[in-house]
Amino acid sequence: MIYDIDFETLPREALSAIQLRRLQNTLERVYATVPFYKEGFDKVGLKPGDIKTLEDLQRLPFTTKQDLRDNYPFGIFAVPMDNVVRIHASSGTTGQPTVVGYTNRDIDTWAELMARSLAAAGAWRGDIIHNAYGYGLFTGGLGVHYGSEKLGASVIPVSGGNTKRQILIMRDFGPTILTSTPSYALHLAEVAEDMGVSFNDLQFKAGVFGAEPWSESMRQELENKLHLTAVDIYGLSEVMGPGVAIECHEAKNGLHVFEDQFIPEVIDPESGEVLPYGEKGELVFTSLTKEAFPVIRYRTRDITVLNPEPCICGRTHVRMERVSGRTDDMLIIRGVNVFPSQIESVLMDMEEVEPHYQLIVDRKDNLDMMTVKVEVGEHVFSDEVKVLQDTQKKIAKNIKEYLGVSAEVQLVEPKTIARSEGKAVRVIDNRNI
Ligand code: DLL
Repeated sequence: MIYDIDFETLPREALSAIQLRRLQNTLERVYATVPFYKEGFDKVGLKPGDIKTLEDLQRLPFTTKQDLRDNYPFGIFAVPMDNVVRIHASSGTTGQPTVVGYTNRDIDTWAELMARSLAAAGAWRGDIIHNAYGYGLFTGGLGVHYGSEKLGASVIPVSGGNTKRQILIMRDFGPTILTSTPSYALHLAEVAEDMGVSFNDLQFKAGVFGAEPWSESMRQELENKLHLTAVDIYGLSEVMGPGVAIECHEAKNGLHVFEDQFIPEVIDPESGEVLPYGEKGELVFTSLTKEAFPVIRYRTRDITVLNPEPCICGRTHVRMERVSGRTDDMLIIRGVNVFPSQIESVLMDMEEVEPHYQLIVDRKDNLDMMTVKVEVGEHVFSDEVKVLQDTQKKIAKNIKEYLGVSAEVQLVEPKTIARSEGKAVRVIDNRNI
């Protein structure tokens, strides 16, 4: 079902008209209230009034994560603190967190977009949402929570952790929608199995998975193990939180970006040039109605492709392909660009291995060495040594073939790689470069 049929199915012309009006309002507002944006616009000699078409947006400077850090914590807020009712912070693993704020209206818009997202995944009033995204500074928990309530569904605010109790709740309360990171969903499946609870006997129909990259093969794995339809949800704190884009359960083929609220662009990360639809590059967002923390041309570092083709679900908003990596996640191993998601795809296509892995990169004698640590199924591990060696060789060969890099493959027993309750740690780079 489409939650907001008017806005989600707007014909392009009407959508563009709304975008332009909202963009112009946002630019006027940030120019008047945020010194960072005023200085940026002045530097390139532009006033908000010079932006007369949507294409003119390309003339404005980008905003980067560093800019947000330089203005830590509240320097880019566009309203007085009197009007800020909520603060979140990004879950960045390095450096200062980025801090974002919301007015009452921002919270309401976010809840609307999350309600749209949950509906796109197949949820509606009467559904019970088991929300295992973490509650706290991270936007996942509260984002889904407010969206569920706005939709009129029943939300279980279980958050991350205490996994055994989660399984009991799933068994007893009969939730129909699971929201969590894809890695935590796999962990839930594992623990359920240990406890003798089968997902087959649970009531789930859909899972809304995001906050970290995952692959098409991981979707298969999740759908098989959890007996549900797995839908990809995307978002980032700087732009709002979860609910910036979502796959519809009808097509499960790219995530609709809520274009009446955000303008997406894809740029060449080197030159900054805007790329046409269909070309892969870095995703950039401009918010159109946010009050406390508007963003103008914010560089996400996420890599994707925009697809304007009509969708079978009836939504007209452009789709972004699932994020294939981050510009800062890309590992350069002896000069070859490697994204963890590519390794994941190779691993997930092999039935011998489990969907738990880690990439460890070291530098020995000035040479990069990548070790792929991956769990294999119980059956493989209990087999003779030769089977293990063959599996190891096969993985190394497939990685070499698909990615062009050599990797040392280390097979480990099931359940030995640390499980995460939120975002999984996939890469350990020891190179200090
Ligand atoms: O992860 C918001 C979120 C919560 C999204 C729950 C979906 C579900 P941050 O902690 O600020 O916000 O991290 C944002 O996570 O720039 C991406 O690199 C990554 N990310 C988020 N969703 C996806 C996804 C939340 N579906 C950063 N696929 C983003 C791949 C994702 N990466």
